[in-house]
Amino acid sequence: MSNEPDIDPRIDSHYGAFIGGTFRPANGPTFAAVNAATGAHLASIARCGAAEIDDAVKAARAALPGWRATSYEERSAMLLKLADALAADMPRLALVDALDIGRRLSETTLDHMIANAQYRYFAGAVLTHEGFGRPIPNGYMLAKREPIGVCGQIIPWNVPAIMVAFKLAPALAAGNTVVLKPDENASLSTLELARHIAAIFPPGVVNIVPGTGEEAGAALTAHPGVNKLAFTGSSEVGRLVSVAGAQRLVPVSLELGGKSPNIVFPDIENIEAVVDNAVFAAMYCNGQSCLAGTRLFVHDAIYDRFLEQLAEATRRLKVGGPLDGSAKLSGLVSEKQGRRVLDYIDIAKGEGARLVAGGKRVAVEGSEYGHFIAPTVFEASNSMRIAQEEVFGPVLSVIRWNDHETMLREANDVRYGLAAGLYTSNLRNAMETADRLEAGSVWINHYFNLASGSPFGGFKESGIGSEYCRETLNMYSHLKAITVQTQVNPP
Ligand code: TXE
Repeated sequence: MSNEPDIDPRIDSHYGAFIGGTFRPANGPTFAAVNAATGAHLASIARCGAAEIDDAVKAARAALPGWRATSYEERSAMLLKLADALAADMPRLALVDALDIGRRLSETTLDHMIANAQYRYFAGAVLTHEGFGRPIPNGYMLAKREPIGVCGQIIPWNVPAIMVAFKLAPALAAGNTVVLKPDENASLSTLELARHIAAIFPPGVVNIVPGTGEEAGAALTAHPGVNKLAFTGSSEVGRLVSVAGAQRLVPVSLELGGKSPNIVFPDIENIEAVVDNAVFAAMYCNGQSCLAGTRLFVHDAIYDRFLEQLAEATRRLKVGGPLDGSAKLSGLVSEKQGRRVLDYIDIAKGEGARLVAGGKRVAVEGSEYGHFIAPTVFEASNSMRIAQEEVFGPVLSVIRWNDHETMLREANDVRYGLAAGLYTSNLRNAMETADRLEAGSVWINHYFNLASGSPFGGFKESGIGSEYCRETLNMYSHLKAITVQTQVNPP
C-alpha cells in the first residue's frame, strides 16, 4: 500500500555541482538517483571529480575573507533565515529523501526537524562563542576564536538532512567556508538545499559537489587548499580521511560506526515499555543508524519473559514502502546494503547464534525493487561477529547476563564507543554504570535521547570530536593569543 502524499517533490532531471553560488550544468559523467523502493529513475547527477573539487575549493577560499569578517549577529541571522526557508520547504524535502533513500516519510520528516533545530541551535550558540583574556604586567592577553578556513566535509546516506546540518551549521557559524560532498546514494535533498543556500548566503561560502567517494571524496581530502576535514561514514573510510589529513597536517573530525550496548537490569518496572524502547533502539531507521542499540544485554532473572515479548513486538512491526503510513520499517538504501545485511544474517547463523525472529527478505507489493528485510533478532554471545561488527540493518543481538562486572566488561568489549543505553529504577546503579561505559553518549531509561546541545561523538573507533553541541564551534575554530603591552620595555 502506498499513500503518495499530495506534494510535488519537484526533482529536476539533472543536477550539477553548486559552486560559487551557481549551479553548473551536469554535462560530464553522471550517476543516477533512483527511487530506493521502486527503482524508478529520479534524476541524473554530475559525477564530479578533482576538477570540480578544485573549483569549489577556490570558490570557498575566495569567499573566506568576506565571510570571516561578518559579525556573529550576521551569521546568526543567515542561519535563522536558512532554518526558516528549510522549515517552509520541509514536507517536500522530506519526501525527496523518502524517495531517494527509501526510509519512511515520517522518519525523514523527523530528520528534517532535527536538522532544522541544528541551524537554530548554532544561530544562538555562535552569539556566545567567546574567547577569554587576562591581565598581564603592563598589558593584557586576549585569546580569540578564529575560523580555521576552508572546511572539506563528507557525509553518508542514512540521515542526509541531519548530516548536512551537523556539518554546515557549526562550520558556518564559526566563520568558515565549506565544500561539502554528499553521498552518492543520497544527494538529492542536499542539492535541493543548495537552492536555499543560494538565496541567503554569499556566493562561495557553501559549495556542494556530488560524486563518488573514490573520485570527489578522495580529491577533497587531498586538496591542499582545504584547512579542515570533517567526515561521517564507515570507520574504514574514516581511517583514510584521517591519513589524508595527517599527510597535510590539517585537523580532522570523524563520526564513524557504532555497535552500542543497550542494558536491561532486572529491576525495571515496566517490561513492556523497555521492550518497546529496545526494539526502537535497534530498528529505527531500519537499523541504518550509527547510534542503533544493536547489542541488547538482558539480565538472566527476566531474560525468558523479556525475549518472548521482544520477539512478539518485533514480529508485529509492519514492513512496508516508504510512503506507507502504517509501516514501522521500510527498505534499505541499496542492493549493496541489502546484501550486506543478508550476509551478516548468514554469518550469525553460521557461528551458532539462534534466530528468534525475522532473518529473511520481505516482499512489498509495488516496491519489488527495494531491499526489505524482516526485523531480525538473534540470541548471541558478545564474541560473535554479529555482536561485534556493524551490520547497519534491522538486526538485533540479544545477550544474556548475570554478573554485573562481566556484563560491563562485555558491553565495553567492542571496537566502537558511540552510544549506550541502560534501563533500571536504581539511580545509583544507573549513574555508576553510565560512568563506566566507554561511549560518547549514555542514555538512561530512554534510547536516542538527543537534545540539541548534548555532545554527539564517539570514543574508541567511533570517531574524534563532538558534534551537536557548543563545543563543536571550538572544533571549527583556531584559538589565537594576542598579547598587548602598553609600552615597549627593554626585553
Ligand atoms: O560508507 P562509506 P558506505 C557504515 C555502515 C555501512 C558501512 C558502509 O556500517 O554499512 O559504513 O557504508 C565517502 N575518500 N556507515 O559504503 O564508504 C562516500 O562517498 C573520501 C556508518 O556507504 O564510508 C560517502 O560520502 N570519501 C555511518 C561517505 O564517504 C569517501 C554512515 C560514506 O561512505 C571515500 C554510513 C574515500 N576514499 C555508513 N570512500 C555512520 N557513522 O553513521 C567513500 N567516501
